[in-house]
Amino acid sequence: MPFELDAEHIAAENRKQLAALEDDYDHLGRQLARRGVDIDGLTERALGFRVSVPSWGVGTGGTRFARFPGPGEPRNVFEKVEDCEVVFKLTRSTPGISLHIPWDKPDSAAELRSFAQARGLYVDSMNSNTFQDQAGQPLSYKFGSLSHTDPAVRRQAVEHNLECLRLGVKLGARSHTVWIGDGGNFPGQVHFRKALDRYLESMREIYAALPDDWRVFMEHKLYEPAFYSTVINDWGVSYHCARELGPKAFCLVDLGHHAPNVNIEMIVARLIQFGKLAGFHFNDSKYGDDDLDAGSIKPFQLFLIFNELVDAELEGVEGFRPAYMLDQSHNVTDPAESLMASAVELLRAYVQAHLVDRAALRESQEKCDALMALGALKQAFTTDVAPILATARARSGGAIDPIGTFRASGYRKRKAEERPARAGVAAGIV
Ligand code: LRH
Ligand code: MN
Repeated sequence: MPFELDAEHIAAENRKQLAALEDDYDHLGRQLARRGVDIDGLTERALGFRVSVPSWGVGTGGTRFARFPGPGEPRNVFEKVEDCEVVFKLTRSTPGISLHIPWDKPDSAAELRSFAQARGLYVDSMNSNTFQDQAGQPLSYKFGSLSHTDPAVRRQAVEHNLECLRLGVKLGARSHTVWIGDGGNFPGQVHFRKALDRYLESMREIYAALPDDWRVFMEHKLYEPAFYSTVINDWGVSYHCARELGPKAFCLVDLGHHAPNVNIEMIVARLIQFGKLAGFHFNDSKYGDDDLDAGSIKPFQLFLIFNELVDAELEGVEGFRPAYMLDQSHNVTDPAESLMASAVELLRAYVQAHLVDRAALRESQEKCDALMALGALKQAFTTDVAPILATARARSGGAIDPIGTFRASGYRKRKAEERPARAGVAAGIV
């Protein structure tokens, strides 16, 4: 039987830390009470927070230069689900898995669905892949896919997306994410307007095939793999397409897909206001689409994004139903540990955003008191909510210290014994 990290191990590790946590929790509770905030109310909100993990995030990622696989890498979609289960067991906030096709294409959808369900997991969003050529694929995506000049290539790309929808229905998914790398490397290579028309023509076919209760998420990206022009390059063109396609089409914000210093929290506010926010691929970056751990480089930006999301949540904005997903590439860390750390950082930003004194903020905004408005945000961002996060995990059967408990379990070492590496099998983005 494959090694499993069991509840008894988590409980044993928690017992060592519970007294200190309760002391910290009570102290924070008194601090927040002085601010008129009920700590247990916040902990309840934390218990309800959910973010999905990417199947491609449990394997070691790489760059065009190299990939340095770690021990005990998952070698197929079932082993990826096993590792997603460990992340969920320890954080209790990640029951959903985003799948990527064909990387995760199962022989039996029913077998994969019940394997995940037996572990308390469900398939969140399906992701198509027309940015790589598969062995035996008749036509190449070298010069594009859904916007390719050749109708036969567009046909092939549309058919792949339709196959993802059919598989997703069998797996119980409710959304389909479309990111294409289509674009050009040189001026003149691509006709900007005609390429977009071709993309929309293809997307209309995919949209028409969407099951009634499904949504399609379009993911914009400034550049890479194309280095001069990208067909779906920013939120504006994505928003235009979502409007053109219809009420089931939305705009997905991958944090790494913007030029440096772009005000992403403002893009989020716009997409919320326009009723077209699909959700997120959370990660972090210093320069390009670095796919680093969420909150690891710009934690204040992550907080400001959740400040917009919580403001809309509390206001009850109509149709506000964002899908929270991680999309990262773990090149130098244990992938499971990075996913747990990132899930914790998202929950931290969410709980801190619920700590913002919105009445004081609104008053300062009305009075054009810039410093006090910033102060209201900074007070929340500088509040150490770690006791709330750990308490929420412990109360839902998770680990007070997910990474410490993971390391103490010897899970990775056991998986290295169970999963001898197979040449050419890579579970992460390369
Ligand atoms: C493109 C992207 C997209 C995925 C891929 C793995 O950069 O963010 O979401 O399909 O990474
Ligand atoms: Mn992404």
